[in-house]
Amino acid sequence: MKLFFFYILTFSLGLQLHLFSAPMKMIGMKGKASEVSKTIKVDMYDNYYEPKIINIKKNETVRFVVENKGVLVHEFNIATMMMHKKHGPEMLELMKNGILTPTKIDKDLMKKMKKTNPKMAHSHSNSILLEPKKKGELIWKFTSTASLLAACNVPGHLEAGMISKINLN
Ligand SMILES: [Cu+2]
Repeated sequence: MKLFFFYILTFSLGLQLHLFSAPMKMIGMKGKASEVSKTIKVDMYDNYYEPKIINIKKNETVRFVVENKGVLVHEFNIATMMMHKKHGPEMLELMKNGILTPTKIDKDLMKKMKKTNPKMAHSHSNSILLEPKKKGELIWKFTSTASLLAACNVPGHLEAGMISKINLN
């Protein structure tokens, strides 16, 4: 029995590492507004999303209308679990640099940082970072069959349950 779990563990780790090293294409691509076939409203609270399960058809282009109804800064990021785990430390770095505080995003400082460290610019097409009471949009085309999750990588939030499952049918 123990050996069985060991195999499962090595298999899933191997799979995750494979997805991790794969290009962004593995999770889909930035969608075009003209191709949007469905709009999904996502509300952010401290620390969870509504809805907790997001149903999407393969190859569908979805417009996410995201609103932060909490009192903390939150992120809506579409990725695999392995990518989320890699992204977490980057967010921690933003906090250490003072770009990100629990309730604010210093966009000027973010722009300055961009020149010295492009990673800190933090504008990926698969994610959106919102201050409390702010609203934003993200258009994503789901061309991949990878196991995807929407999660918030602000330190501690994913662990607290700020994660929604994306069902691709
Ligand atoms: Cu959050």
